[in-house]
Amino acid sequence: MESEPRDDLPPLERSYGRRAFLGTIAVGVSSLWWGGAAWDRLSRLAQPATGVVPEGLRSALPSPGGGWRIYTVNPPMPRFDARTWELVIDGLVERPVRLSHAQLLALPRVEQTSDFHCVTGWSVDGVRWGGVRFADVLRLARPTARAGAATFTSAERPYADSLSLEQVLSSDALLAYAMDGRPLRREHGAPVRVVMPRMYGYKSVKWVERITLTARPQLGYWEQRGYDHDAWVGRSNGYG
Ligand SMILES: Nc1nc2c(c(=O)[nH]1)N[C@H]1C(S)=C(S)[C@@H](COP(=O)(O)O)O[C@H]1N2
Ligand SMILES: [Mo]
Repeated sequence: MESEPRDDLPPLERSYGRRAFLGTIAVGVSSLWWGGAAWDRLSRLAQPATGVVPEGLRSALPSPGGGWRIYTVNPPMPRFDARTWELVIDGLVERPVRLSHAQLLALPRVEQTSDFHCVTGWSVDGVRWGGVRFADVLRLARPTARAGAATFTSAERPYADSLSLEQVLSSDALLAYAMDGRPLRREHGAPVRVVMPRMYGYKSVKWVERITLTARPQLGYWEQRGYDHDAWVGRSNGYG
């Protein structure tokens, strides 16, 4: 395997294979937006979209009344300044880039409505997100054929987490800068957070300031503390 650009996170210790891929969706496979073996592999494995959460599980989830609980691991929460903020995309890329806030907002905007589930049992149904697909962000840096995962580093150190490229390119994964029709609020991760609705909320890194392409996923903040790396709702150690 490649040497990793980050050494402050331990590599994922177990292999991620078929289980990681089940339930993921590659999107936009008809347009080859970057070359290389990794992309070819993703294209071949692409599967149709399925529901975000199985119905049986949905009814089993607690209904706490729909409120968000605001989480931080290292307060105070980062403060966002649009004049100085940058999103760095680096690692296994041909061209590391630094995106300004204006450049980020200029990328194609998508909207999606999805439910949000924290591993501790609360959920928020029907969140309206606005943001950009990772494909449109990552291709600016031209990931190399060796890139197999993306690590998201929060401005709130040491919070970080990572997703495989298969996961990050799925049709409902989003780099979100809007929530319910408004710019993402500070407590929800302004200006951008990860949204991966079929995984528990700890994958949804807030205050993202860096996306590092690596060969393999890195263990995230909560994964170093015992939670499953693949945080599929209903199929990881949150709900057995
Ligand atoms: N930087 C950062 N991102 C984070 C967290 C955090 O503590 N710090 N908590 C995670 C967890 S466990 C959940 S459930 C969601 C909660 O999102 P909210 O704070 O917007 O409600 O954020 C996730 N992203
Ligand atoms: Mo969570």
